[in-house]
Amino acid sequence: MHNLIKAVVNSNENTLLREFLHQLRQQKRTYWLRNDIIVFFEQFCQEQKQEGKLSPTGQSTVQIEKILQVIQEIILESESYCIVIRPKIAQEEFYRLTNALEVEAISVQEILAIRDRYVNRHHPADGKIFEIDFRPFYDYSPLIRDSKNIGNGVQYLNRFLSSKLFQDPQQWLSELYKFLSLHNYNGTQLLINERIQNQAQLSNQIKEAIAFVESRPGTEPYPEFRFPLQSLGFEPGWGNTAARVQESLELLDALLDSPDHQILEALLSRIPMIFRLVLVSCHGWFGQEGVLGRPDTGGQVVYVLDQAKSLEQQLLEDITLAGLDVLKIAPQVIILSRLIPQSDGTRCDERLEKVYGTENVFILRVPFRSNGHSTDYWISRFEIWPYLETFAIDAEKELWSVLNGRPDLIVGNYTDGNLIAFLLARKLKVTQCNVAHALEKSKYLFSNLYWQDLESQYHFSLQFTADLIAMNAANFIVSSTYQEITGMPDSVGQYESYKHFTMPDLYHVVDGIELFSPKFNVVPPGVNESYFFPYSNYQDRTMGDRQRLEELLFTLDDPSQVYGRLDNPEKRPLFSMARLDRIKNLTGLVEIFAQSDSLQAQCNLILVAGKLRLEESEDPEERSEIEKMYALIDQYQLQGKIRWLGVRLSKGDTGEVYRVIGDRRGIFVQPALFEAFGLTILEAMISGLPTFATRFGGPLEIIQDGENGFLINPTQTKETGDRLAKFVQQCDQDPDLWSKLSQAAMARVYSTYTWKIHTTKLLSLSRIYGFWNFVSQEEREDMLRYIEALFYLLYKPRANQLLAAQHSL
Ligand code: UDP
Ligand code: LCN
Repeated sequence: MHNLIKAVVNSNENTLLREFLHQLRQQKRTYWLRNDIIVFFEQFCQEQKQEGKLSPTGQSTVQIEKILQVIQEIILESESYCIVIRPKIAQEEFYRLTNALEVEAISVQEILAIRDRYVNRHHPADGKIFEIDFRPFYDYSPLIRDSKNIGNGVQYLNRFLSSKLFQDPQQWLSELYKFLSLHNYNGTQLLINERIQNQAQLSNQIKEAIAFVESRPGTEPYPEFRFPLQSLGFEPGWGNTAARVQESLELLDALLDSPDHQILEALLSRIPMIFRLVLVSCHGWFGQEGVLGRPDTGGQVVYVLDQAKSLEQQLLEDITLAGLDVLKIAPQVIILSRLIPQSDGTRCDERLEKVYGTENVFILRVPFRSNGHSTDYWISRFEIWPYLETFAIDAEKELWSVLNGRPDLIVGNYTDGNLIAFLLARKLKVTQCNVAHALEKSKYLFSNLYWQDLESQYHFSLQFTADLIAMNAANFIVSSTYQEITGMPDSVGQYESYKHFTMPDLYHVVDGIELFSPKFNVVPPGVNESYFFPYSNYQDRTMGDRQRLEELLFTLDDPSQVYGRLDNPEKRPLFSMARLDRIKNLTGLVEIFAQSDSLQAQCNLILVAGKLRLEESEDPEERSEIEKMYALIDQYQLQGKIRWLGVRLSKGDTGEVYRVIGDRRGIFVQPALFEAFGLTILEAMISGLPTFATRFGGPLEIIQDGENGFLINPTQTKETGDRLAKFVQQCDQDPDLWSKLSQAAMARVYSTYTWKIHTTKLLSLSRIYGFWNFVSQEEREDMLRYIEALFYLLYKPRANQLLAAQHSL
């Protein structure tokens, strides 16, 4: 990359570069981000052309444009320019270019100091700032070489560690033997028993056992030959029929004789080692009814509930296949959340709530404690940091009592849940999995650089520290998309944004996360097919609901829950549904609609957005969005063309709402400024709605632009409005177009985004990482000790300070 800059400097483009840098300096702005640099360069070139300084063919900008393709930032210092380049996904480089066009590489430490200088927070005379560096601790595992394979960690890890382990057959056999002897359920031994005392006996006995099951009819149920197999040393867990037991034993036999990573993976995927699962989702209102659409409670609740149900189903299937139903094993899934005594009509004040339609899935709620007392009211996710450690302590006791044992896997959700998962997993010595949903750091521009200014509202110093702790401590991380980890060629990923950053006056992160670690796995969520299904499945729809919701959406005159009366309710609906967060940008969609006469002529805008009135909300962002929405409707005189539903729909109604929009050949628009994943997009697509979704974030991977939906840039109001209007026009002319998009959208979800695909993969990951956690536990101890130091010395004192501040209010 150095060479790329040198190439410009040494080419005949250097005069142009000098002029461009000079012009940048004239703008009285010192911090330039990628998009602004590109836009400014385009303007600059136009001006140069007009002045005849640039050849009209544009040939003379080729070298500079190569740099612009990979540029991230330019920071102007008095005599030089600091340039951040991202030549490849997950790789950043830093350079200083002087006014005289001399170029030199600079270190991470230097660029962080430069950023500090930019905000007047660089104090070298006071000594060096605390540096956080995780790089030395990642020597316990191999690293993926090609960034294309990031997110596919398990295969890589398995292949690498297997080959390492197989090099020492004695150690390999001994580890495998120890691992197999370990498994039991409530004291009942599984897999192998004390008749097999060592690996040598295992090798002998397995041949006999294979010969024995081979002699039985393949379909013979396991209970009929359980006892003879037991006398050979083999307990339940190998299969539910003679054929399946034989298959599993043969896998083990092959592993003992000539180990292979694929056979190891196949065997581990069958081994019954997960019976008790804990999913931590702590900050929001977590419930089955009447909670969605509240601040802090959105897709994560939907995700975790659906995941929990699907996990139970999958575990039940796996247990049956493993032949364990003889032991009457019932898998347990606990969703660990916060108990909120003042629960505002929800069931969030109940300690234990059974999840509908399951055997053994419960929401276990534990209150937040403060100075020994339970807290009463909902606390925003930005304020809960002081409560998490005591929550983890209390939750541990509760979990023991509900599960009657130790969990086999703990999955954290969001920063708070992941921190709790870390504390619990460390204490209980259990495998820890992280799910981010959304990492707040990349949602707010410069959230780290200006953390001190934002601290009183957002407390990012705690959140980002907690993120660093949890993501590094996790045995494995599940992300919904590839770009969540490491972005796209032109944009930084959410996890990648933790690689190096400054928290001025607090710390510098010189290496915050190893993106090439095999701990990362992309496992997208699914959509609940009982609630969300194609509008054309008329036999599964209830006529009464359909009529009721049609009325609510288009005609009901009830100001308590709907704002706006449509002049022409028959027009094609343009539909969106989201919480009224700034980032969800529903007000941006109103602007897109407002600025397109053609769109207004053809469509009505229908919004489902939780609330209508300022007095209903205490959330500052929500209140400001409500105000903005009314202002826009007035400013653009949208009365008669828009309906804004201030309702919180049940899940069943939500599903039917999408279908009612589908009946009218409507369109779904998701206009977020950034969307980590976007469950509403899956819901709309499976219902058969042609969907236009933001290109910023996860939707970029869900939608294949033009094939099964469309990607939009919601900040380009005019362009997006034109695109929507054009599509609607085309659909009017050719009704097959709508149906074609509708079919393609449904097919996309069914092929790629189901909970069955998700949970099968998640459980297989859990077993494989569980195995490697067992084999290589000690190798991570140094990292975990470092993490503990960060927790107790950095996080905890700050959390205590926050608590004191909260009490003094
Ligand atoms: N949702 C809902 N009622 C509302 C708003 C949202 O049921 O008033 C549901 C919606 O169907 C989806 C989830 O909340 O399942 C939102 O998830 P998404 O991933 O789109 O966004 P998040 O809110 O998590 O950022
Ligand atoms: C949080 C978000 O912001 C959404 O983009 C996701 O779809 C949701 O969580 C579920 O993961």
